[in-house]
Amino acid sequence: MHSTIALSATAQQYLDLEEKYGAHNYHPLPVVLNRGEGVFLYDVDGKRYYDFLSGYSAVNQGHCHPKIIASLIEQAQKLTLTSRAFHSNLLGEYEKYITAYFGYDKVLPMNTGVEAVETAIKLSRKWAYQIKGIEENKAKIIVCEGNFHGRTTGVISFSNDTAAVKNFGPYMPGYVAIPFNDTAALEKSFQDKNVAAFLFEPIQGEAGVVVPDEGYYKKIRTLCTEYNVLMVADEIQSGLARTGHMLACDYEDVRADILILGKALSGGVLPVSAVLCDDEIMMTIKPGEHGSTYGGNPLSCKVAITALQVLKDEKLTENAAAMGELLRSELRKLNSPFIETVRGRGLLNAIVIKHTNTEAAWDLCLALKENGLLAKPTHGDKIRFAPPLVINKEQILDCVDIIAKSLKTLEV
Ligand code: IF1
Repeated sequence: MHSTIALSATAQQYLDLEEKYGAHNYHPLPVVLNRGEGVFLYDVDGKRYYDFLSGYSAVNQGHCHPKIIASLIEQAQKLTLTSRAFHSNLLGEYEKYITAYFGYDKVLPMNTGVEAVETAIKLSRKWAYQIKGIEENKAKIIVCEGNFHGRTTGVISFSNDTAAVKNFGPYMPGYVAIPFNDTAALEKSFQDKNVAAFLFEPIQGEAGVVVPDEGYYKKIRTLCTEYNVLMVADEIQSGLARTGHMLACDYEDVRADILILGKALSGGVLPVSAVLCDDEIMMTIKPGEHGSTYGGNPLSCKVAITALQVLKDEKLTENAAAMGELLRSELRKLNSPFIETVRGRGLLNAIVIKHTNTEAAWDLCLALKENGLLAKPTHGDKIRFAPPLVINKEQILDCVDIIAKSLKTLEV
């Protein structure tokens, strides 16, 4: 069992409420937050923490960014939802803005990340039947082992994470998993004429921030073009300046055929996701064939425009690149016997813990919390270090001190 720590009576009350009335589908760190500002979170006892998770990369622009919140409030007082049965004054403006920003003909707006993944899958299949000429219901989509693309019954059908999949069947057919970072396996999978698309995360997040070899994206692009297969990049977590590039695929100057965005598209304010592609693919979908009540609502459109503007105005790609370099080099300099690996790109990083105690990563996160930094372990031994991209040099060095001090508690 995980070790615990003493909580204030106030904090305990909130935990008790969740325990009694909420589903037990998470195992959160025992901290109760009620305020956020920039790189900081505050708990109900007024204690301040550096946020090293950033809502799983949804809060790239920092908590409660004043410009994003101003847009939210201004628009919320005018118009929030029309449904797509009618037009709004903001949908077209947003569509023009985001397509120019990323260089695609068109966008299809959705809400959560997994909805955008589902949308990309539907677009890939439509294109396969109507343009590529695959026989109906025969289209296959190639995915990677260790993937995480969300939690719908469709998307878990191609996950190999037992906890996410078991007892939720029957599963949807039509997916083939190959190892991540394996271009030979990719080319082999493309020998099947019914392959419509290759769906992948440029950096595997849930798997523990797995960065592929140099040249992987370029090779995917070449193979997809050669075999007439759609390159579908899930940049929900890796995109929007997180890795020190606007998109993780920009690292190799590669453009995917279908680009999936979410999370930081609203700066952590609302669920806003999007699928971008050119007309050859997007125009295969006709009225009545796909949509969502909230997708493309004026409030989301306004917030997303501002969230994207902030990334550029505040040069967050450049800052993520520089601060990421600094963080990784300072962590390596610690030379801790308990850190097996430091890896990542930009501010999407993880450390792998090496310790005789299998609970060491969890215990380290408790120590980090005590010392004023919030991070969460995954797969037992990995801890993601992904602060908001507005973090500065002084703050990074302060965080490294906190990490060094916390690592010492693992000595026995
Ligand atoms: C949870 C992980 C991160 C994603 C990629 C699609 C989605 C996600 C690449 C779906 C979502 C989240 C979901 C969150 C935990 C988190 C996560 F550890 F599970 F894998 F970030 F690393 N594609 N990732 O990373 O987006 O529908 O949730 O908006 O608790 O499930 P969503």
